[in-house]
Amino acid sequence: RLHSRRPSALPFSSTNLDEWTRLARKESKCGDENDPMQYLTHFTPEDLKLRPVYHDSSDAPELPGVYPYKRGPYASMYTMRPWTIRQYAGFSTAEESNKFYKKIMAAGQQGLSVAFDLPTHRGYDSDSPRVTGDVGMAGVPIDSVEDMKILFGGIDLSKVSVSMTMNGGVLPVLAMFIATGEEQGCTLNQLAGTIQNDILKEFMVRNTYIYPPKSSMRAIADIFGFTSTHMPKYNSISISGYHMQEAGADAKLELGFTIADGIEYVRTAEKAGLKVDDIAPRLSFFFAIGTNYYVEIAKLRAARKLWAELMKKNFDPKNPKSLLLRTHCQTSGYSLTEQDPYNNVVRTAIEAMAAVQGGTQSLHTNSLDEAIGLPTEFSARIARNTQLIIQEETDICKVADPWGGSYMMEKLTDDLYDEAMSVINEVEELGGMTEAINSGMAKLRIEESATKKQARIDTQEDVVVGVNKYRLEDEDIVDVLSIDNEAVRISQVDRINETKKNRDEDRAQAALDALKKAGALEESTSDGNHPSNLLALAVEAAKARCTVGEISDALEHTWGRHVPDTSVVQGAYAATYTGASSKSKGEYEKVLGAVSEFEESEGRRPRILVAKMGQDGHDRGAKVISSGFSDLGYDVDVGPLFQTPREVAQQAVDNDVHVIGVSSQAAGHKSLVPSLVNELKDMGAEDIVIVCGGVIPPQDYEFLYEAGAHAIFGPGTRITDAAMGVLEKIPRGKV
Ligand code: 3CP
Repeated sequence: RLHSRRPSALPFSSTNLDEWTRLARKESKCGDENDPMQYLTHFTPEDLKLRPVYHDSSDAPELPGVYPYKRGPYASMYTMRPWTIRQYAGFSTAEESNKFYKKIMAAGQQGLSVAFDLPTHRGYDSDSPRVTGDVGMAGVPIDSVEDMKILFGGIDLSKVSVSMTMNGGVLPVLAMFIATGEEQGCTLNQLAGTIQNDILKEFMVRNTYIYPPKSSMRAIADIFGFTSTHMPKYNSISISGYHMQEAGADAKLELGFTIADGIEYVRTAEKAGLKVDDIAPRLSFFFAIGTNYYVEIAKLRAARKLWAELMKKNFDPKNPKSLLLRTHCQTSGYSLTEQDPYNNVVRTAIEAMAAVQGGTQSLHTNSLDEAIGLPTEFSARIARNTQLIIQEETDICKVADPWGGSYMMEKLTDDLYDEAMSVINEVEELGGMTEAINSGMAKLRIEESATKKQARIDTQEDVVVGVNKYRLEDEDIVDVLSIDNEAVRISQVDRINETKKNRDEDRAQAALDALKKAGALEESTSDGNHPSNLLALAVEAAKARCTVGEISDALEHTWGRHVPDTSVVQGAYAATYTGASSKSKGEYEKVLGAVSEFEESEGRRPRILVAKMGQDGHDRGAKVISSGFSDLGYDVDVGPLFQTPREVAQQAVDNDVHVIGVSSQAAGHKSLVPSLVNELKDMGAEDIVIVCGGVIPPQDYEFLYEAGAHAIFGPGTRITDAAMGVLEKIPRGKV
């Protein structure tokens, strides 16, 4: 019979297949008498069989759950347990976010993922004057354990796994989560979830660090030590390529740098006296999935193989779990468009399919309105349902690694593996990832890649439907969530005051002193039972009702705050125009001409300060604008991150710029832009033109124009158009 010639019906004696059978039996609990290949087979309505995995007839077929895990970390993959639907959410207040979490869990979400606001990320309390525009905007503010207890009120932390995206402020925030769990009555070994805790990529791209690299790495080793000793179900890190892709990295850079980061963390743990098998099984990963469909699937397959092989070769672990790359994925925020935003539902669904066919363990699907503002309940529902439909309506979960054995996919996986390996080798030659970051190499390579990508879009080499092709004449306004940030701030400040008033002040001060002393120690305290382990001390401080700001300050006392370099990539934008169509070239040259005409008439080139205000560290847009404008002949000053409006105004006046370009990605523009206008007025510099760009809902345009903005460039604006638009706004005759 024809079907008897199918591969799975052939008599295998391979060790790989035996290993797969053993594991799949264990995972499916089907019993020794059953063959899991049969047991896990699904029958379609046509009575066709879908087997849990297909493989070739060689002696050692590649299989999921079997080294080097290219085809998946678990043998039975989604046939036994689909990936976790884990939507990243948090906004306004702990009360509002808690209500939202309960609602989404009831509607099918399977694990929680907390988004914190930027002040919490950067270790500031909501009453700090540096954060007025940011409280509660891009996530939930947590000032003390009292907020954390409200956030998880009525949610049993011994049952629900919780992921927290926290890096700079990781010690106080993780400590508050642990204290909340314990005050709810959970034991530490019941707490399940993941802390992002990946500081290396913060220095490279995401920018929510607090301390300099060396001290930050020490905190990570202490967290590894504490969680591996006391919290066996807790993933101590989420090694993230996601933000690299968001910042412009292509797949080979994202993959290479992420794996190299992972290696660096294992080395850090070993140097701090921890054993590879104690920590490696709880390392986890996080990748972005864009619209580059085949490449994204290949990336996850190559990632697992690279990790398993490099771990084995470099650290020789004995526990096979130390070799497994388990990953969360998020669909690409960068691929979302402000224009014709319902197209984003389709983009996200395609990206979700790539994540799933690549074998992700957990997934966030973006909401359609995220290029415009914060997601509404409606858009969050569609995003979640995208995953529910894939899991429950289709038979996609019935077969592991369906692309395995495809000529194209296997070749692409091998090619990407090789490309990423050469990035890793380059990093190794520099002395590892910390050195690659210190040298500026990693950041620069990503910025170069981002600028090239923008130029490919501007020249239509890459198509974005509804943006650089098929653009609508009229766009409908889409609803976005609006947050009354001032009200949130006031209520947070009240709660901080209340918490401080009610606490045992001596206990709080003693806990902070102990942290200060431990921070100043030279020797390692990574042992989970060491009395100076930083996380253990932070938990005590959290229980004593110390705030995020106080705990961060106790460490900042000896560690200081990290100040980043600013630099502009030169020539990458211009280079893409060499081979562009004559139309694109013509537009490029027109801007160059207009800029030199400006220079002739005004005696100097147009000068722009690209500014980032508040605690928003997303700087892809600012960097790409800076490089592009610089190639187009502007004098570009790149302001430091995290400035107050006053600091930006001062720099603009000192540098005598014509224009300030405000780049806003984190919803703080409605308070920050009016403050900037006032500061400029105070300094007698109201002639400086203000233009805005980034994630700004069209609903806010009128408000910003009335406040004093001269132009707003939304996502999808070509750099040549922005450069021309800005030039037209500069009044002539300024000396
Ligand atoms: C899984 N299990 C199985 C099977 N599959 N058992 C039997 N058969 C199977 N086929 C078991 C596992 O062994 C595990 O148990 C349990 O089921 C859960 O599986 P998991 O794979 O560990 O899945 P999960 O708990 O969801 O954890 C997924 C990872 C975790 C490992 C990726 O780190 C995670 O959830 N990460 C999420 C990170 C996140 O949400 N980040 C948000 C970033 P045991 O545990 O007992 O082994 S948002 C950033 C947004 C941008 C920004 O930063 O601004």
